[in-house]
Amino acid sequence: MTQTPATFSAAKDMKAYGEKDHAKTHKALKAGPERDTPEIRADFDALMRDGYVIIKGLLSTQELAAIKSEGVPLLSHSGRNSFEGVKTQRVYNVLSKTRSLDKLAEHPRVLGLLDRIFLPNYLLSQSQIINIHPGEAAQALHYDDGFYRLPRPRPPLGAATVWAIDDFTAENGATVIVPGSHDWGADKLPSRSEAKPAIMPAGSVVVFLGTTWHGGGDNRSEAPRFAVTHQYCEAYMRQQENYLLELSKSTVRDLSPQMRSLVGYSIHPPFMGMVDGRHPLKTLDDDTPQDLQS
Ligand SMILES: O=C(O)CCC(=O)C(=O)O
Repeated sequence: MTQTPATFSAAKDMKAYGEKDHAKTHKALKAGPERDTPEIRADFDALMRDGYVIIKGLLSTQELAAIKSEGVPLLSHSGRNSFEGVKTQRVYNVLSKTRSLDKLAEHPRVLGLLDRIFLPNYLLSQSQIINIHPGEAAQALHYDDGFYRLPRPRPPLGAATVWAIDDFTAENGATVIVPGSHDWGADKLPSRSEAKPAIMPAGSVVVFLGTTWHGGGDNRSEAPRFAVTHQYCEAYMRQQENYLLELSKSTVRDLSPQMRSLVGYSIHPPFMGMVDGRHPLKTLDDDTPQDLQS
């Protein structure tokens, strides 16, 4: 279609409207300088080149101990199939069970990377504790945003973190990653021999793109491997976990502003995420009888 001055100006108006933050009371959060450092820029270059990056030394011994002491009592049954892992314990809906994993989800070294990958107001997509026991087989290789059924190669619509709460070794089930596979088309599938273990000390995180082939490793050691994963997605994609049903309003009131935004109390301009035509954060001020019960 030929662009007349009128259609050109309508398209410009629509773009300006669509990108504007229309919220008055609850504007989108702005990232601070801790999310734009030389280290983050170097991590981002590695992430875009290899499809993953390992960042070491982000959690202290005390923080690791606190995560274990809150997380271990939440572990119960093993997985229901080989993908979940028949010798693997997974804790779902962790955000309604402990606050000890929030600092991982909103860690500035991770958010600084996501700020560069996604549009503002990106979301958490799912959070889990994954405890792989001795004798567990390797998980099938997969890429995490494959359920967004758009053809590859394409930009990632999601990204994942796996935090080593125990040391990750070649023997104990460290996540395995296929370097460079984020750029592959649908015609190329990985072989096991291409998958490299993300060996890293406790307190480190491996961050990888939603298009990067990876999987949980087999545990040939004598001890379980305890990890925490938080996955993220573009603000306009559906989250895997339905946080808005899982988290009571009283839990959401306890979250930091950043965590509230990540779970979905945020707007993707101009109005994705609205509640009754209003910003979702306004529902936290509502004092209906249902809120008082939660
Ligand atoms: O536990 C891991 O190392 C990765 C697990 C994983 O990729 C998954 O469950 O989708």
